[in-house]
Amino acid sequence: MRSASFVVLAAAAAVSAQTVVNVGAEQASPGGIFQFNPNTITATNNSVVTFVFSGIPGNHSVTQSSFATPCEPLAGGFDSGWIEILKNTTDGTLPTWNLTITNDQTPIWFYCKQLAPMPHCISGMVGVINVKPGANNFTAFQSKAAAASGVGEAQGGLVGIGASASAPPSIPTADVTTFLGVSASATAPGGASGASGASGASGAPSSTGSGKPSGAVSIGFNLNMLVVLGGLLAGGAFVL
Ligand SMILES: [Cu+2]
Repeated sequence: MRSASFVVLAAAAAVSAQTVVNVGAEQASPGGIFQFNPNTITATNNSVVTFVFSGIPGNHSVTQSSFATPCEPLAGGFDSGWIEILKNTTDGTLPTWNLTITNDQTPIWFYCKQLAPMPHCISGMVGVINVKPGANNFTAFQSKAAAASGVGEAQGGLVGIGASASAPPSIPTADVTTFLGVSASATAPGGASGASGASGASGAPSSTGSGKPSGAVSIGFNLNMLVVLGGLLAGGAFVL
């Protein structure tokens, strides 16, 4: 039975040409929290790499960088945005993000841009698609990441260089406590979500860097509100 199942799965994988990469892991996992598994992927043009945000609790991103600067966003690169999961889902459904390979001739380097509780990229959370033989290998990339002085958090887009997504990460209907990503401002339930993420951050286990992105979004929202409110007040005062 097992071998038959395996054959079926292998056949399905061959047909769909899909690779699954787990984003983040649990504390007790081999390799720890800060990893993509696998971290070295081979994928041909038009095939899909599916990133599954499986580290629970966790807050991670899949952000394109370059070999030269592993922990800085690549100009024009793809970026899943932060995806935060504070607790396990009851139905086992996790956020996923599909990246379609558009140029398999050049390595596609990526990292996680989460800073809390420590910079994930510097801690080793990097990966590469279609690495070529030579000096620019994964080990060298990860070593450069470990030596990085900081981690860039600027938000990239869905379309990257050599790989693109057609949609932001999926939001399972149940149980993903907070989702903050590419289109978070449009899809997340705004302040309520940000607030729950922020409150969760204080008591959240070490892998959950919810403070930064949650705060960024909710603060941005609040600042905008304040600016509008301030403008209205100022306008009113001016008229008076
Ligand atoms: Cu991470």
